[in-house]
Amino acid sequence: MMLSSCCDMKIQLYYLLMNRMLFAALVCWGALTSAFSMSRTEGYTPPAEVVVPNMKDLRPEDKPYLKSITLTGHLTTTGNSDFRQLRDLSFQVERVDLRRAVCSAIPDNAFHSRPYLRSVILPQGVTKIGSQAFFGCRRLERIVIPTSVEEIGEGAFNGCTLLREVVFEGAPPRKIGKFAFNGVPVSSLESLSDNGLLADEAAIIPIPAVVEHGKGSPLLTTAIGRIVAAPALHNEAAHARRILKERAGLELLKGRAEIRLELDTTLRGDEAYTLNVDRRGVCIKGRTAAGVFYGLMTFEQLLVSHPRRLQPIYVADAPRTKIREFMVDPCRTFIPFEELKRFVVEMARYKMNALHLHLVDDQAWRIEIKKYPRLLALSSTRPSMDDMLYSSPGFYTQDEMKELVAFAAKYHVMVIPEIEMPGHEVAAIHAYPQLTPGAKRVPVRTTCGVSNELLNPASEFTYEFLFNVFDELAEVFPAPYVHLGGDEAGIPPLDCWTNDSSCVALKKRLGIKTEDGSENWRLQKYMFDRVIAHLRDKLGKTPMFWYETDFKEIQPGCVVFAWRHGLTNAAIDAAIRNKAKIMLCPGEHCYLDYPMQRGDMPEVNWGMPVTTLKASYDLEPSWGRDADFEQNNLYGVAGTLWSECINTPERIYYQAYPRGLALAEAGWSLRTRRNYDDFLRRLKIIQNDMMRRGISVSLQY
Ligand code: TNX
Repeated sequence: MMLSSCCDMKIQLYYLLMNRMLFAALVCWGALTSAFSMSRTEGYTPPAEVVVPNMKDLRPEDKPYLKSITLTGHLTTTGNSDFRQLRDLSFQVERVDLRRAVCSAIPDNAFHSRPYLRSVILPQGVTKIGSQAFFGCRRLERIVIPTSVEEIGEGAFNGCTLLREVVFEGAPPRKIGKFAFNGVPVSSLESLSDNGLLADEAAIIPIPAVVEHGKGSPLLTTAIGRIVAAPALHNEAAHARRILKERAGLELLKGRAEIRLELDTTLRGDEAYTLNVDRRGVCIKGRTAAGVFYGLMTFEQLLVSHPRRLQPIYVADAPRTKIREFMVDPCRTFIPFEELKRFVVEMARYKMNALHLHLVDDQAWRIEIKKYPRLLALSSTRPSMDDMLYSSPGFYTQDEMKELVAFAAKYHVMVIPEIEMPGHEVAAIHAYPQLTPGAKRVPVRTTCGVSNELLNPASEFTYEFLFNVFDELAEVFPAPYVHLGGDEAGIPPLDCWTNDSSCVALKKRLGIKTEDGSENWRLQKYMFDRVIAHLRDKLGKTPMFWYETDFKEIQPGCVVFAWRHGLTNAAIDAAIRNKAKIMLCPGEHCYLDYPMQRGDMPEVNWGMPVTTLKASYDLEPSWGRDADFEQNNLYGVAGTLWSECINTPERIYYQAYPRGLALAEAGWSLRTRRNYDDFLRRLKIIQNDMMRRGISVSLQY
């Protein structure tokens, strides 16, 4: 994407901010009015069933309780439509009756991953069921497809694993998209939907540095009789066995060919590998176990297209950047522990090597800290989110996180914890008010956007708290990095420190006399310096944080994240000036919480721009800088999955892919090897593989 001028950028930022504020104001108004009407009707129990023309005819506070909804009006399908409201505002709904409603098409993603939905009666006269309309409705039991339906979109009922009754009133429509009934336990449907024929060509994402196709006889996978690996590679040998079983259906190995896994210290780079396939077998060499693992991931992708016969091939490969990560946000919407594991397995296929857990925010605190039990007791449930008036409870115990770390290590993914400061900390302040200036009592936040309540840099309790939190986390997360947040601390930034007497006294004590607006940023530097010293000197960790351009000084060795739209150059300049490291996740390429197209999920949000697949692909990690920058400062690439508007685990995948594949390639592959058209060709094959495995992928590109 072309970068607009600085002035345009400011307008864009202003526009974004205004949109966020407007959205927050609307939501506050909605919450206030609904609270008001609830208090007016004391003792009122929300009905379980309703019949209304449209969703707008329901009281907002009833929407999160209704078990059965009958709509009879002309249904709206775009923006904050009847379908978006059914899906996102009545999360718990079990029965939806649209038989008397008027609607010609069920929109794409209409009921995407509604976990409680049991039955839906479609409108008479409906002609189309959109792609992924019922994706992952795990409890959906029965559906009647009216004669009027002419088309069922791709993945429409994918993952409806209890859907035992699919009744076609007439003949099944001729247009049925791929994977429409994937995973549905009705065998007669198998012949109806094409589950993506195996492609002829191999598809490797991210594209390797060197691929040479050899001549000669192919390797028959049934001929593989053994896996030979040094004891240091027993984890990788187990992956090899799993791959043969999952991809080639081999339970018992009984041929003469072999898979050899070897360490080779002559390879350059810890994650480098070579892969050689010929008639006699497969040989994968890595400088470390991680390299061997990546060789296996490439081998697995070759088997996606050719599970029985592999043509001879030689691959030599190494990553361009050091860290390729996804950031997930279990604060705004909790992500169940087991789902985190599933997410790791998927990202590792594309050679991504870090899962960044955003554990703390204004809306919830999600990690057990033994010394501060009030955090979970009072702040681990997000009561509601904007117009979604239901709660998102949940937290991770330290034992669970240890298990996640061990699990992810088997996939060569490190887990990086993030504890925000000084902003995005309302949940902690709610539990321990003494963390904020004036010990102000605040509720856990229920809207998106930026809060003005901050940690108090002038209180020793703040440091005691943070050090204790980091000390406990250091026992749980062995990764060398800890993320400290640092973003969006109030509007105007850090203003909660301006007049607070303890902050004023601290500024005086520190000799901060400037009056150019940098005073509070200097306080933040004081706070960060103390925390960084603890992390580095006591815990041996490398601090990371979100970069704000007013925060001028970065301690050498720290890793900053360039995230703001249009401000990547400023962040890079600061990193170079400060001899610091940088991760790239600029909004215009890497914000995967944004829709991929106008109208794609999340249809209703705070005014997000779009991040197209092409924009993600076009991320160039060197950002036009020289080789020195790439060598000395660039650390990697991150895709962010903020979850204000993502309310099921399936939808995290939907947001993450396919753009995450584009970022994986940007972070791993050489620039000279990348080509968007070729990526799209390979993507089709990988995307089919994902849909076949029941993973939701946005198709709106
Ligand atoms: C900005 S990115 C934030 C998050 C929001 C996100 C929504 C960053 C460091 N802060 O708190 O969730 O925008 O896109």
